[in-house]
Amino acid sequence: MTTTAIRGGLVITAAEETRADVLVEDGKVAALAASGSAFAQGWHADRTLDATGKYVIPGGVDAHTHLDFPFGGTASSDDFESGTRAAAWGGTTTIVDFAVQSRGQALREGLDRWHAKAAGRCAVDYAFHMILSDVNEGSLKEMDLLVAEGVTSFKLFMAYPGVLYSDDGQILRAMQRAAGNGGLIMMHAENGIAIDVLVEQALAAGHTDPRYHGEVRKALLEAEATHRAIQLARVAGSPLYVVHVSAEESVAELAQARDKGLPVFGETCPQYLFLSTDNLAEPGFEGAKYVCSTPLRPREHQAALWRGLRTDDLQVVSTDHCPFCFSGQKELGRGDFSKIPNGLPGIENRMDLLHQAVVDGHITRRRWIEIACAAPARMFGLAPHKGTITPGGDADIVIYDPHAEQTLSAATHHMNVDYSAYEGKRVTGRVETVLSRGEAVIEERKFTGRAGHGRYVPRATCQYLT
Ligand code: DUC
Ligand code: ZN
Ligand code: ZN
Ligand code: ZN
Repeated sequence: MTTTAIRGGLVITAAEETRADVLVEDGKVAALAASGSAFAQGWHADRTLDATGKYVIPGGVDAHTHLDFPFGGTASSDDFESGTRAAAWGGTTTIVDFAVQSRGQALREGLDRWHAKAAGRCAVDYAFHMILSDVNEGSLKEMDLLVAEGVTSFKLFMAYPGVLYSDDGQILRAMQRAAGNGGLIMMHAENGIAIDVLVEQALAAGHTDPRYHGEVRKALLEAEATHRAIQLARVAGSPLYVVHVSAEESVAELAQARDKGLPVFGETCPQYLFLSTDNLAEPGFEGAKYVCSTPLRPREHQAALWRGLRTDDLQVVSTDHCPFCFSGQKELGRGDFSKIPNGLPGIENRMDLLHQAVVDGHITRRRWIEIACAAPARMFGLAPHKGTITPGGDADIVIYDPHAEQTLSAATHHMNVDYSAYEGKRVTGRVETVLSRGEAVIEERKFTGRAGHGRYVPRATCQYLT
């Protein structure tokens, strides 16, 4: 195994910023020492990476992706090969994707299917959450087995009646089971029953354009479901992680619960921080590019999301990467917004957009690393190997140029999707080199990795609770 020294950079973790050299050996961080110190000078290294003027940060942990995900009569356009390659380009070295239990299936069947999709194809490391779409005696028992083998989080849907939806009784049972086995319940919190009534009424009134997707999926129905999920979790005595929080009113529900000391956590995504219903209302059918659920909100909601990220009422920013090409996929919903496949691409853009948030003054550099690397790693049982730079931890390291300027565009991105949700957006900062367990997967803006380098990572239980 080769040894690599990364010299002269500003090492940023969630805990501190120091001018330090980093020694990598056998895929692990072997040592950190003050840049130029006699100790660091004395390291033998086969290879030296000069990080002068750059940041040296942990590889990103994207805890919410949907690669090769069947949805809305089609499947997300990035598979595990293209999606994890794009992740590497964007400085993300671990993803947690969602395996799906189909109705009538055992959890095991769904999980095996996802292992088969991913095995041998990933450029960076990967783990799985499990989506429960059929909560019954069998699947409840299986939850214990999955936790024991490293699938320690379970997503439930209060949305999508008839498809992925669980009712309150099923949710309560799953939460009770998680309270007993250490699993973390992740909730898609939207009142899908009420939303479907509004969808039907909108379509009956001839309101078929993409912007109506945002109008029927009301912020109040996200907040109501968030509130209900919190109360059910309290009754069950389980922790709760609310995914893709987009509404100010939902942040308020989470903040109120956290003020009571409840183990309730929240995630938001770059699209809610940088995009809005203005995008959904773009002329013609362009708004379809921005259809995802929870939906984009009016711009006024963004301040509450940024505040929540600063005050730790929201802990994690993941992408919910679920790309569908405009051509042939988003177009399935021409003339009926409810048939537009839900989801946005973003796996490659998250680290850069959140660095832009540092430049814009929304968050500090250390908070950037906390919400994008350290917190998702701890939340989903991947610490201390992932999400930080520490002796003994995996050498998942990004050399980041904080001064490079770039323009986000479908013409230059590596995601397998024919548009960018951030087309033309200028950002300051760019990934230069990415190590995954010590191996360069991106080196000076070239992909040097390979499909199959990425390994499956079994996870511990949530590390926020111990
Ligand atoms: N929301 C999305 O936008 N896509 C996939 C599933 C979901 O809940
Ligand atoms: Zn050597
Ligand atoms: Zn969801
Ligand atoms: Zn999702």
